[in-house]
Amino acid sequence: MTAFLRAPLCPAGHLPHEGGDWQLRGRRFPSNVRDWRKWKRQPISPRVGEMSGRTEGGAVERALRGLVLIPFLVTLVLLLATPASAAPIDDQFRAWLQNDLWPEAKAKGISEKTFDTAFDGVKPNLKLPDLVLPGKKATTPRKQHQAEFGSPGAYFAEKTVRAVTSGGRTREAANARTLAAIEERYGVPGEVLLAIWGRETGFGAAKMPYDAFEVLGTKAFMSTKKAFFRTELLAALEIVERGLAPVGAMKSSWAGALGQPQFMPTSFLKHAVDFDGDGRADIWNSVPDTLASIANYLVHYGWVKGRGWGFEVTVPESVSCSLEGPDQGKKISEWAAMGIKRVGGKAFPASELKKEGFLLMPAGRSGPAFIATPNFYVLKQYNTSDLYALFIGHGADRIANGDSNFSGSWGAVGGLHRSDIAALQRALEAKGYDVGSADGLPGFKTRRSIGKWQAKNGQAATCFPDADLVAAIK
Ligand SMILES: [Ca+2]
Repeated sequence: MTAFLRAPLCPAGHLPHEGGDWQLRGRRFPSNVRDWRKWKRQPISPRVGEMSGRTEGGAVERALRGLVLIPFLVTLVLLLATPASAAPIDDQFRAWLQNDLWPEAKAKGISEKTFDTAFDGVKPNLKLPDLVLPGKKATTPRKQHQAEFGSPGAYFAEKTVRAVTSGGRTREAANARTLAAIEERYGVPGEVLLAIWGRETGFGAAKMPYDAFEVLGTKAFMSTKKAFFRTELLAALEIVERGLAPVGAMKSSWAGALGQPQFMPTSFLKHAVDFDGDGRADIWNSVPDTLASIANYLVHYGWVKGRGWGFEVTVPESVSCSLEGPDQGKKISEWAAMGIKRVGGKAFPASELKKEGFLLMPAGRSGPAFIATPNFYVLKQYNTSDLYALFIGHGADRIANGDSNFSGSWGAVGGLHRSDIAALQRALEAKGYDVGSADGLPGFKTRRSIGKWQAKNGQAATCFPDADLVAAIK
């Protein structure tokens, strides 16, 4: 559990990821070697950078070994960023606050007192990822280009899952009445809420090291997603202005996500609820408010009461892995008629047979397969990753039913560089296949397009990238 508590925070689902349903590994690593070493020690670094699902440290170590240029690059970055140019950046930031942000904030009803208090002593934090120095163009960081995407199986490292499931069961017992009341009102099972809470912040134990105004201010001033963070920054000011939280409580993750459920400020304004009845939605200190806010978020995105997230299945060779995806749903009875069976000899519940399900194969033929319900895609609204949503669903099942792993095993796939995957994606696009976007992350559109290409070219469809495919599809 100690290991888990040291896990970096996961910006909750509301942050758009370029990666579609994959998390970008390597994209959010701290920008200097000292922090990288610290990062390497993080035992749960499931996916991409800061997101849930960062895979275990091994890949990071490999990346470090591979990047012999790093000390040089870091020196270069430091020369560029400090201290000679730091003062001008601080000045530019102050000028931007005053001349650019303040007029908009004022127009939105933010008082001068709130504005000044929020930014008192705040300077841009040049160590945050994805920054673009004023006057410079955004470039793909070298480390991102070289980053490996990990084996999907590494996302489900047993100690990571168990930290959530054992902690979840403990808290399920301790909060039984609260969870029952939340389920009664919102229709979301308590185990799902517990899995998210555990995954996001180790049940609230993870430290929130940043000042939200520093993070959001820096990113709204100088990052690759300025417009997105400007909206979030204005929402953070609104939280303070409306007295929903004092400035001093606005601690966040490196991405600006707040509190135990890791809500971005706009999500807080839309979805946070007061469930313990003290008149205030307190996602920092109140467990009932935290859990109910997560439930409210999921309901907003369409959680279907009475359905689970999905079922692990076996998929016969006669069913193509290219049938995967949320836009290729069929009645579960139809999937069953095609030969898809639940693992462990269980039948699909009768109540599910007439309802829609979706084939999900996160590692193509090289891993477990699932029939997902629409609720799986609601979980992806919390964090845009198939692996994240699967982690939550699987974790919830294990909190409810005991720790047993997937029946299918994850193959030793992965290990390509993102630049290789992106090249593969561009080549598929040039041949008319839909890969979502050529971002170097094999989401479901990429996976099934690979399967279609393989079938068309007389190969067995694996629906997952490998080195041979990268060489073959050019
Ligand atoms: Ca409350």
